[in-house]
This record gives sequence, C-alpha cells and structure tokens, in this order.
Amino acid sequence: MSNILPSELAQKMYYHMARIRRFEDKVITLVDDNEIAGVCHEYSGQEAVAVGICSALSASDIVTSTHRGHGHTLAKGGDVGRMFAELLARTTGYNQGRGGSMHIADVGLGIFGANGIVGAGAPIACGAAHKFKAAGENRVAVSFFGDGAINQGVVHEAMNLAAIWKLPVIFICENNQYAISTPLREVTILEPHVRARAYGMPGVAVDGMDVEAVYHAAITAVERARSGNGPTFIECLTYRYFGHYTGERHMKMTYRTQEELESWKLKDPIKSWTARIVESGLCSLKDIQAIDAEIETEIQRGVDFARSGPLPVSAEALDCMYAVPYPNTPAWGIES
Ligand SMILES: Cc1ncc(C[n+]2csc(CCOP(=O)(O)OP(=O)(O)O)c2C)c(N)n1
Ligand SMILES: [Mg+2]
Repeated sequence: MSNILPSELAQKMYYHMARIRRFEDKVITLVDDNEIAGVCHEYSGQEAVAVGICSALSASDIVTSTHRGHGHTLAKGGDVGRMFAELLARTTGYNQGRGGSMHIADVGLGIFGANGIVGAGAPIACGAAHKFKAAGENRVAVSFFGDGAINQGVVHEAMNLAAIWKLPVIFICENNQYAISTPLREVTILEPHVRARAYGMPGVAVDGMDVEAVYHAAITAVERARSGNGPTFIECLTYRYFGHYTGERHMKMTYRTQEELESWKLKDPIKSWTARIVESGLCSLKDIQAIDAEIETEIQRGVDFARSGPLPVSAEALDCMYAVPYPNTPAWGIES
C-alpha cells in the first residue's frame, strides 16, 4: 500500500499497537501469578483493527466493545493504570474493582463499555448514534464485535435500524475466524460484509492485519456517517495469537493447527508496520526503541499503581453495582 500517512500518525499507530501487545503480555503474567483472578480474553494479533479504527475517530466519538475489549479501550485512550487496577480488583480501577475485564468503561473518553454478551454493543452504539443525530451533534458511534456476533439477532436488528434511520454508526466485525472453537466457515455461508449490504449499507472487507488499510476504510466510513449518509459495515480479517481466553493455554485444543497460527504470525501487524514505517523513513529504529521504552515505563507504572490501590471491603461489595433509581421509582422486587 502507498505510504501517505504523516510521520506523527504512523508513529502514534505503532505506539498504540505496541502498547496493546505489551499490556496483554503483562496481563498473561499477572493471570499466571494469580494477581488477576479469573480469565481475560487477549487481543494480541488484532491490534491493527482497534488502532486503525480509533485513529480515525475524534475524542467525542464513542465505541462499544466486547469481551475481548482491552485493545479497544487502550486505542480510545484508556488509562493503563486504571485498567490494571480494575483487573486486580482494586477500588482505584475503572469500575472500582467490581467489574473486571469485561466491564471496563470510561464514558468520558467515549468508551461505552466492554461487554460479556456477544453482540450486545451493537444496539448500544445505535442508541448513542440516535441521540447524536437527534441532538444535531456531529459525532459517530462505533460498534466492535467478533465474527461470532454476526449470527446474533440483535446485531441484525441494530443494522436494520441504523440503515433505515441513517444513523452515524460504524459496524466493525473483527473476523478472527473463530467463535471460541467454532470456525466461522462452518456456521455462516456468506462473508459478514456481504450480508451487511442486504441492509442497504456499504459492506467492505479489509486486511485486519494492516493498520493503514483499516484506517483508510474507517476514514471513509466516518466521513459518510458525519455527512448524514448513515452506517457502514467494515469486516476486518484478522487472527488472535492466543486462545479464546487466558485459560486456553493450559488446555489441549485442536481446533487450530500450529501451521495456521504460524502463517498468521508472519503477518504480525506490529512487525509489518514497524518494517514499513522504518523502510519508508517515517520513523527510525531509534524512534521505535524510544517508544518501546516509553511503553515499558507506562506499563510498569500502571502495574505499580494497581498494586498500591486498596481492595474493596466486603461490607461495601454491593456499592456501585446498581444504578440509583429515579426518585419515587420503587426498586423491583423490594417492598418499600
Ligand atoms: C449472547 C451470548 N452467547 C454466547 C456467549 C458465550 N460466548 C462468549 S465469547 C463467545 C464467542 C465469541 O466469538 P466472536 O464473536 O467471534 O469473538 P472473539 O472471541 O473471536 O473475539 C461466546 C459464544 C455469550 N457471552 N453471549
Ligand atoms: Mg471470533
């Protein structure tokens, strides 16, 4: 692909992708060391998708995320320290230690939440986009979801609504080709972006390992949304480098072959981007090393911040779990 990105953006994209990869590597260590209870869904391998899309957004645009949400949150500007603190169940975390990986949100940064329910972010993005349109705000909502979500009814309802109301939404299908261990090809006849066209919106496919290709597709979709022409569906073909979740490394799963994994590692989005921007003079190897050092410091500081935060006390375990009801609205199932 031709090189038309300014050097600052090219380096920023490297920073964001490398930061996500390093964050996930640290998460794996913290899970192994039992500092993170439970499991996380690693984003490693898919960095070009979150970074390519979020690089085309403004700070006031919003994203809805998935169970594999660390990459989206980081690419939209999420704070490493508050993310680690949440994963380590500290009150200094994004959800005050009550939510964990699949609930991380920062509404102020336009991160409308990771979500453990497959496909659930799509209607939330439509709701936000509807508000933007009704209020005359020039903002865009992005819904990230996996290939597994493409057979969820709620995603199709969201696509139909977005198309008929010309909502400023962008549907991003991160096709890493598997839903847990189910290959997409065994459960879906048409490619996801082809299906989207049936709803009357552009359905495009891009190389999800190429941050620049993703970025250009996102720019086109953002322009279309901002100019009032409605939604776009972008399918990003990608691959996850680890299992469905951290626990899978300790299981003998055979749904993917070693050869397949190795072939996708040759397309590593960070390595290929590094090579491209160094060869084209957008960045020197020294710049890359400086960015890596900056990330290392940020990760270490983030972990230190997380470890130093207090754990919630059990008497307050249910605090912050439920929204405060509107006045005079009786809580369901509770006698007043
Ligand atoms: C509505 C719903 N059904 C099933 C599940 C169980 N589940 C969790 S992740 C997952 C697979 C999702 O695959 P995909 O959408 O491709 O995302 P990926 O894990 O590949 O990022 C499933 C079936 C769920 N969380 N929510
Ligand atoms: Mg998938």
